[in-house]
Amino acid sequence: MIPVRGVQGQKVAVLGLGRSGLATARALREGGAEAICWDDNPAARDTAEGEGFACRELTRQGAFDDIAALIVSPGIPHLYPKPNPVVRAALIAGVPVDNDIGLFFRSVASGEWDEFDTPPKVVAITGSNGKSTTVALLHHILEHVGRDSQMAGNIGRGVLDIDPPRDGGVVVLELSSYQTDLARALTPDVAVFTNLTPDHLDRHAGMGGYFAAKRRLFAEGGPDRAVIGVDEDEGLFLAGQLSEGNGDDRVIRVSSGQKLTGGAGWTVFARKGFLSEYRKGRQAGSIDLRDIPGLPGAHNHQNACAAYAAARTLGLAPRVIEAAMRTYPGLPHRSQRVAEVDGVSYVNDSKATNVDSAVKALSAFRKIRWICGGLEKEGGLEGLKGATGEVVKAYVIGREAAQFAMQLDVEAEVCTTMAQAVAQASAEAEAGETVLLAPAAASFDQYDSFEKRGEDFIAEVTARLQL
Ligand code: UMA
Ligand code: ADP
Repeated sequence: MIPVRGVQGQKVAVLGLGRSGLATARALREGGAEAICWDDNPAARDTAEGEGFACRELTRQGAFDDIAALIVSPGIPHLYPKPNPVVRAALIAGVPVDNDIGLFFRSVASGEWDEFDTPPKVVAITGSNGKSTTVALLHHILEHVGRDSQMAGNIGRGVLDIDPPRDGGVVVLELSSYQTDLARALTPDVAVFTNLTPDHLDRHAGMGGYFAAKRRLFAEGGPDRAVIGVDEDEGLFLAGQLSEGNGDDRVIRVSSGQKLTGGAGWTVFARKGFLSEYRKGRQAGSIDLRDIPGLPGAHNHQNACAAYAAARTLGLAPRVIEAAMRTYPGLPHRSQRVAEVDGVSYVNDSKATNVDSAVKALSAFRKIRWICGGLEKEGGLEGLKGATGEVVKAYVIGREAAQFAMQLDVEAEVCTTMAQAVAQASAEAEAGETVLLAPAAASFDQYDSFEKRGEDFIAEVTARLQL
């Protein structure tokens, strides 16, 4: 745990008692503060009270009179579509509103670091898609070379929950737009921007607000190095804004598809399955990514470029990074190969919760029996048009499966349940085909999370194929 600094003797309110909220309450206590907690769910309050934390209804008159700050969990809106009433009450009372990320950055460096040979580094990774893969891949590379690495943040572990980093240690953080939008301190050593496509637009009042939230990671603290995906206009703009000129190697430009060999700066790009690194006009490294099993498809090659670039900023050599990538096991629910039976592959990409990520998953495989559907995101399914060239047939799940199926430009069968979809797809699949779960939708109409949806897919495949 990272004890929160500068809060000794204070009362600090914590709103939301999930993974980030509980870790925050514990870290505040460790730092000498009293955490005053609230969660709208009574069961979550019971858990906190079970750990000895006081709970207080924070919307009642005077609730903030003795409170020094309010720490808000990322899933709770602080501004759009409208502020949670507790956040509004804190703002009216003039109480600073922050989150665990802000507390982390102001608390992580300790006096002990002066004694270290190599001060720890924090790498923070944001973007619309590929964050978790990039985080996990970088963490894997660091562990492979024997560096002390910990990963946390949006990948599933509250940032204050990690152990204080050791001499030479690296903390690899995945940060969502919810997190970067609110944090009052954002000072990573290395900041990474993977890409930008529409997501979470309701929480940011549109695309401009969404980009502005991500951009704070680069604008607030000024990282020593910035790794920026430049395949969208926003990334291109951000890279331009951060660098003094195209020879400025504080910014590493990354692309999946474009050959970035011009200029005197630092670039990493993947084309036709080959990763190349150029620095000061010279090629500095190359990797054949095509047969790396944990990283199939152009989208994973983009993630490989981002992780490679971040690893290079930490002083790792190209050959060492390549060797580590070859043993990257992949993350569950992202291009996860579940089984291969009678020449048919079964792939779980349940994390493809938006249109862009599903398009990328569809481009990574051939001859696809596509299981899709769920809770449609704002922006509709227009982006799927033209991306279904390799789809033999779609098998649509979700409460609104019929409505979803009608919008697809391929033959689609309304299956509604995962059991039905897996049964149909596996019965019809022929050798050489891939049964791919890539929903292009959130899971909440039928599941608690994308993880549960992916686990259901695996369970159905396992049962049907009697694995
Ligand atoms: N709650 C209220 N009132 C509300 C809404 C929620 O009291 O109006 C309470 C809930 O009852 C619950 C708690 O708040 O007890 C949940 O808080 P949370 O949704 O912020 O969840 P955490 O468990 O703290 O998880 C959060 C991130 N969740 C979200 O951003 C929604 C996790 O990212 C992250 O891994 C974790 O902190 C640790 O840092 C998940 C996520 O879905 C994976 N992220 C989104 C995404 O990737 O698309 C951004
Ligand atoms: P995030 O943490 O940003 O949601 P993940 O690495 O968990 O990203 O991948 C989520 C989904 O997005 C994957 O299941 C895959 O379909 C897709 N994906 C992964 N990397 C990329 C990328 N670089 N660009 C677009 N889509 C991607």
